[in-house]
Amino acid sequence: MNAPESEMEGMREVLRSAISAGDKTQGVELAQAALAAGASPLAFFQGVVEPVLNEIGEQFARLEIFLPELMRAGMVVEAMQKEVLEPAIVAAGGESSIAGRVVIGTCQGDIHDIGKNMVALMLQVNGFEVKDLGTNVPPRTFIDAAKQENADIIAMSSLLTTSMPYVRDLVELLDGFGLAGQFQVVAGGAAVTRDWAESTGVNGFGEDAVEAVNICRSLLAKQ
Ligand code: B12
Repeated sequence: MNAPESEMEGMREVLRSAISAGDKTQGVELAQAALAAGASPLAFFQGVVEPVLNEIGEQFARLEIFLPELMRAGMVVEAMQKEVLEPAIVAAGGESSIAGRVVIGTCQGDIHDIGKNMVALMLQVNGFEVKDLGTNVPPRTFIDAAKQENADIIAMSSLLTTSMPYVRDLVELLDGFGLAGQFQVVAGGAAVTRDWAESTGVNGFGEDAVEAVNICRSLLAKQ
């Protein structure tokens, strides 16, 4: 986002206060005002929303805040995504030709979906056909859906260390079913690091929604 750092910090402060009050309207109005002032929805998401969610995650880990605060953060940001950011990204349009087919979901045992939804939307506006399986998706369900949708890519999001092992399980299952190579597997989400992803045998990792699109594109270009 091109706005000066002081303005960005001002917006982050408004979002912190909206979250702390559980005020969805304040969050939605903040996003609307930022876009009206010329910010791109993705830049606003990356420059304002993600850093505040990361801060909240760190405070939660230090036991400075508790589950209700985490839930308010999820609720306020979901409203901003659904009511302002997602429609703005869709309205900005994108590719019309089909770049490839992706099935995406959050791993088993994990209900975090803010980042997964952003990745799904960015893939969609960049020409991918996306089947979103939602959250808490077992490896077998990813594979069945990928077969059914004739997908090129299986994209797995993991925010919890307890849901990460399902990425490895999926890679092993594909191998066991003789399907390795038929589907490219990409992983991401706050719990997943590049090194860990590589160690599982997945084909790609994405740090954020932009890298997710780039890795999916480059995997398909190699095919
Ligand atoms: C908001 C939040 C919640 C909300 C989620 C609401 C929702 N609709 O998603 C709620 C309240 C439900 C929640 C619940 C819990 N949470 Co929580 N939560 C968070 C928080 C603060 C933000 C998550 C978020 O949306 N981040 C912003 C998004 C944009 O980031 P992201 O998901 O990483 O996505 C980006 C990239 O990673 C990438 N990406 C994402 N997916 C994919 C997929 C692919 C294929 C690719 C390529 C890229 C990619 O692109 C995205 C966009 O840039 C995080 C802290 C954090 N740092 O993430 C904790 C955090 C994830 N939660 C945590 C915990 C512990 C929990 C609970 C267990 C708490 C509890 N005691 O009940 C429960 C778990 C419930 C469950 N079974 O899943 C821990 C996890 C610790 C761990 N290492 O396992 C964290 C890290 C907080 C912490 N520091 O302790 N949480």
